[in-house]
Amino acid sequence: MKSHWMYLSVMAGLLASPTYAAEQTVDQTNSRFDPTSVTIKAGDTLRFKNSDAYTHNVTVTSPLGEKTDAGMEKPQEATVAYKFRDPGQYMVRCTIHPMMKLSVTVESDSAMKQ
Ligand SMILES: [Cu+2]
Repeated sequence: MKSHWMYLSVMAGLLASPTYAAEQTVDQTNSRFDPTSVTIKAGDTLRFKNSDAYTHNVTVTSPLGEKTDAGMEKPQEATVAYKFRDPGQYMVRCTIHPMMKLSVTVESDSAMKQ
């Protein structure tokens, strides 16, 4: 019985301070990202959809310059999702259309944990 109450209080604590992880959607339309810049929190996910009639790509460049190919998006097919774990300034591009750029500012979520 004692351990049962301990479990409940732990659960109550978790509910009082939820881990904040959100998901935002970015469209790719007319060969541009819409919007062209977003600000999110570390741990948040961006989901990319393709409203054009041709294939786009999502390639993420980290603040350290590391490139990650998050995937191709054929028209009307599944979206691509990418989780931004670390704070910093990221650049997202479509490798098929080099003029397509999305600026992603990832803020630390430490303020929410305090
Ligand atoms: Cu493209």
